[in-house]
Amino acid sequence: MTIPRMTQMKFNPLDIDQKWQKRWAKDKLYQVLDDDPRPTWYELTMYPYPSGNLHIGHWYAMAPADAHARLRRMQGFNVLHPMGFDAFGLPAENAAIKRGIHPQQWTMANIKNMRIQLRSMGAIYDWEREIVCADPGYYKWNQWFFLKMYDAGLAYRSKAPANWCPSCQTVLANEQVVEGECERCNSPVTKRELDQWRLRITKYADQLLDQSKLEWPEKIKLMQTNWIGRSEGAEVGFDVSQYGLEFKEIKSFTTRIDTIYGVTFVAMAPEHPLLHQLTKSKQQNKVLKYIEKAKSESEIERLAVGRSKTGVFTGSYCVNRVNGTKIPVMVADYVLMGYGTGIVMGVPGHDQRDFEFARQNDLPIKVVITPPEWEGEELDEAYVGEGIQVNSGQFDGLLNIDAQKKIIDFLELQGWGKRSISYRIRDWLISRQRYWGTPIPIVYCKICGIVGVPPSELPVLLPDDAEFKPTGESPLKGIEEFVNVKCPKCKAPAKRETDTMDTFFDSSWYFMRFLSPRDDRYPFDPELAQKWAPVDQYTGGAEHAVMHLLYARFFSKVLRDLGLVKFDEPFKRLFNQGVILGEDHEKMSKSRGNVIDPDDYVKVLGADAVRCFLMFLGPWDQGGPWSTAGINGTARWLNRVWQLTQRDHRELDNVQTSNQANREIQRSIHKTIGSVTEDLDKFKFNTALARLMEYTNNLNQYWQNKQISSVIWRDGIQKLLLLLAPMAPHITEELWERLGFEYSIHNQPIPKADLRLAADEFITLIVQINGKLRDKLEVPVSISEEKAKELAMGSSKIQAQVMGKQIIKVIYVAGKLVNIVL
Ligand code: ANZ
Ligand code: ZN
Repeated sequence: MTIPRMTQMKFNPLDIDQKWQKRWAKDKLYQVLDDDPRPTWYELTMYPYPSGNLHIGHWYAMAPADAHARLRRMQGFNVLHPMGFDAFGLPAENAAIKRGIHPQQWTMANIKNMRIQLRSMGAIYDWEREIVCADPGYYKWNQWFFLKMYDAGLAYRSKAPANWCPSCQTVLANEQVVEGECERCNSPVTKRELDQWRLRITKYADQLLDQSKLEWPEKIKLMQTNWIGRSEGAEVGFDVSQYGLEFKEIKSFTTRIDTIYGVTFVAMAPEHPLLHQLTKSKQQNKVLKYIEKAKSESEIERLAVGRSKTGVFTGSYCVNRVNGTKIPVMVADYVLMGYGTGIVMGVPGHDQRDFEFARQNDLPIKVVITPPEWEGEELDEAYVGEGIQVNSGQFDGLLNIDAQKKIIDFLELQGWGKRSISYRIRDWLISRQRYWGTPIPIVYCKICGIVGVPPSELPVLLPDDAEFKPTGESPLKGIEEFVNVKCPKCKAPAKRETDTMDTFFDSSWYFMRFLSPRDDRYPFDPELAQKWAPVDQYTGGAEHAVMHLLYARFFSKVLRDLGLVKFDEPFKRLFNQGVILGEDHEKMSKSRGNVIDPDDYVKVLGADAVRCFLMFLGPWDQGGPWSTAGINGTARWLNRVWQLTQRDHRELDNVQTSNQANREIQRSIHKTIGSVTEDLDKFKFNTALARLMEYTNNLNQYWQNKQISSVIWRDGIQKLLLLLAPMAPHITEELWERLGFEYSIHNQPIPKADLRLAADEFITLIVQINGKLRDKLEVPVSISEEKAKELAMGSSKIQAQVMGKQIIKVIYVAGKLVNIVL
């Protein structure tokens, strides 16, 4: 893509960028000291995956976040705003396979490049705190946490159907399956029965639903709530004791126990472990075939609305105890193994899926809740609303919502069922059959069983040499020196676990590692955790709503329960930036040819122009399109700032100043301070910059009128630089120096608005008669009560109406209104 013509800068932005980046590094200007007495502020941007190149999306996430962190710094906080790399994961491995380089080499080369690019942004990152998750010094602690969780019963191994991506050749967590497809490669996800490690996030489901401490976007909180998916209902058993099996009943989870008398079939998930025992030999072939077919289909396909509801009879019947009816046991793929009990009580009269299933399989449809004006006719679709119980034995005549409680009480009394809560969320599957991740620190011994690697032997190092080509089994399996170990307990020959961890494990606690990044005694220093954590302000993309952000919350609660921290929410405040689009208003993509490379612009216009334009192009949370005209406009404005601020103020020394002009420019200065600091505080960078642009126009006007004092002019210029400093750190530092102010501008406090100077000179005084608006008057702000009343009474409009009437009283509300009561 050709780079469009860019504005000519009035200064050499490259020189200035480099000059100050070097100077700041040399002076350790942004080094964060733990013993700094100022109050702490921890502001974090989601750390990048080292894909190789810092693209404009990274800049869009990071530059505004840096401006906000800089504001906090100027507001007197000791600000920690660190940066690191989320360095493990599939892309490194896939890229390595394609290019024949080792993932380690590929990743480290990318990091090296991205570090340089990141530095060009001029952010306040303290590079001494950088972390790289693929370093043994980091992933050792992943292993340490894993073992802690294992000891606490929070990490466990189980054989269960797992999401399987046939193309990535690895299992995926539920959260990584998007609309039935692998989040990374979009292949349809299937199921595989595998022994896998899982973390018991479900134990924390209710705690995770408590969002009372979160100042987060409502959208994200809602997504988490839905993802956790809490449903209150009942578990009810259906009798199968007549078959003499080792179980006497099959249990189903329902949220509509009021419909129990309307059950005309029971449907089991194809994966249900009891299905085979209930399948009669005559039906065996059909059932097996059906199970096989269901296996190859994704959950989303199975649940799709409008999809035909297929199923097969198992040959067995069960008894609905409330009314003694004998009903067929079916297998149906719209029933999922992962939800409730994996068995549904089919109520075709009142559930649309069950209705369609019954129609298709010739099962009866029974009404037990009356639709409005129902006269006993057949239904065209399930009636899902409220109504009166019918055909429901002793519960007939009750409103169904009242019957719910009574029926469940009755079932509990009989021992046929009980109240129950189901969650949609599943335990977090963390095993990956891939190379580039943290080895799971477990050994399998024939004598001792599953044995955790002792902490003193951590880290279990990732071996260098492995065959990365995905085969469905971990590449570590083929490395004998790695696999064959002595059991840590009994010293007998044993085998190492060869799966690696989901990289979301790394990012679930990385924010803690920045506090003591090189510590080899702890994952994080407990005292520093007390001082800095949790994160005060987190920023990043909304795409992490139910993965990273939920896992990190889970981790914090686990850390709290392990006694390692006192908080239980990792990120107090969250702000999601929007997406930056191409110049054509479309998503940026190589195939569209609309990708913007920030380096091209930084080289010509300087980092500040890119930073400022990204903040100016729209509200940060909404994103917006890139625009060449737009960045040129921003660059021209920076040129104007460059010239304006360097005008020789001595030109004003001998002018005839006017009090009014001085007063007006001061008002402009302090109004600008007030609104810009308020906007920056709330991430409203675009309006903050718009105010500053308006302000520079004002300054220019007053300069031209030559009626202002040079002292006030210089004050106005100084304030402009200070307010712009968080967004354009390089040129403001340069101008600060040129104007003879003390280094560094970034150590100055942000100006505070003087409300008296910011106040308007005139206000609009409302004049009422008996509470009704009759006139409006422009009066000086400082008007006295006496004078206000006098002016109000003197108005010709008021005079006309008051004439000849008796005035009972005159009420004055300072600065607002005069009300005359007749
Ligand atoms: C009988 C019934 C009658 C139901 C009725 C609904 C309406 P939520 O609200 O999402 O929690 N269900 C239970 N387990 C299932 C599984 N493993 N796979 C598919 N569906 C399952 O949904 C709860 C309802 O989903 C349950 O209530 C059950 O159908 C179905 F008029 O039971 B219901
Ligand atoms: Zn052993």
